[in-house]
Amino acid sequence: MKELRQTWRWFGPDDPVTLQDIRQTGAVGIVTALHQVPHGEVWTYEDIIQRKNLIESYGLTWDVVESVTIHEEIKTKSGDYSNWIEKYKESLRNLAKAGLRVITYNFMPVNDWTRTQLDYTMPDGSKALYFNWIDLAVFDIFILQRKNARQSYSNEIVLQAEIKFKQYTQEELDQLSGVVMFGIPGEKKITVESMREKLSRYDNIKQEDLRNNLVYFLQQITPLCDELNLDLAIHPDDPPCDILGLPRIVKNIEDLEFIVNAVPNKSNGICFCTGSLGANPDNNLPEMVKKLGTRIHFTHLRNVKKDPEGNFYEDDHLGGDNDMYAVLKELLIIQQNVPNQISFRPDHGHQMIDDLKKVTNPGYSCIGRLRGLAEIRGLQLGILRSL
Ligand code: DNO
Repeated sequence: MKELRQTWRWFGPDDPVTLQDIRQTGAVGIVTALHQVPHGEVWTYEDIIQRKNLIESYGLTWDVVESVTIHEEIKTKSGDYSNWIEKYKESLRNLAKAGLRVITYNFMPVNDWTRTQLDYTMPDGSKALYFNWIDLAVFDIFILQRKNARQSYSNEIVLQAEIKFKQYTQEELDQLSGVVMFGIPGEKKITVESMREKLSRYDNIKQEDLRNNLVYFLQQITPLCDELNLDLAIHPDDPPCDILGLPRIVKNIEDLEFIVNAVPNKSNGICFCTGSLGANPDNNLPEMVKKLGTRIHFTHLRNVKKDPEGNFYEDDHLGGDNDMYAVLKELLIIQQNVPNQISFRPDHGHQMIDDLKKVTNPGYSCIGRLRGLAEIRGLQLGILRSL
């Protein structure tokens, strides 16, 4: 039976959860990136090897790179995009030379994952990440003041957003902006003005165009990845739907099958994120895993609880709407049948117990994730025994 590899996302030396802490969680692999490198710039071999050595000095291994970010000009296929692709290839060569094998990225325009609240209180007092359409509309219509923003929402949501906007204090509105534009810890924060400017670059880019740009990008890099033995893993859109008037192209099985079929190279694969994909009620996760099979190169494991309006909070890893037993069973069947390891990364956790008294990266505090990791690991071991 193949060894189970639990991995842990670490944001680098400034992460309040240290490598020494991670050793005690049961995780054996690290998922990280050189977050200090500006988006699009080359990751040098020296920087990569230095980070790798640091991780290994704690008895851990750097299993997955998450993420080598795609420059916006590649996504929009404009400006200096050819040069950014060359730089991307250079980073891939350096990563392969240093012995890295799995590379995660996403093709979400402008923003990475988007939430409207980072401290939604659960009945047990722990805090969860939350996405609410009315709050997104408050941000979009009244703070960002995006042209035609109202057309992106139902009349009911617009009405509710108007009411909520009047009730919010300036401080609450600032907080909402900060949350929507939160981004990745350790990376440059953006302002409302720069977001407006970045969004405007997508004015004439429809879903079809964005898809074509992704396919073009993959055609440029996958032959190199095949040769270097790198596995690419595209992360789904989070949430898996169009937001802020932006097209999104990694939301469901049709999108994922399109991506793997359009570029059949073996390196072209998926990061199966149960939390992102699980926020779309039409996504049947175990069925999706069966269909994607060995194109799954990496997994993020977490759960969500949705309401009928499409809002959702991140639930306990084994709570919520996703049938984690059924998804994990399908994933473990694949994992037993592929030559390479598939890393499992218990994703986001609640802020709980001592986490609540510390400054932590929302979703990435230690104890909440430790609970998730322990529960998932136990469930996986049980499934493996019964396979
Ligand atoms: C959120 C994460 C994402 C993910 C990137 C991958 O917590 O899952 O930020 O790392 O989208 O490129």
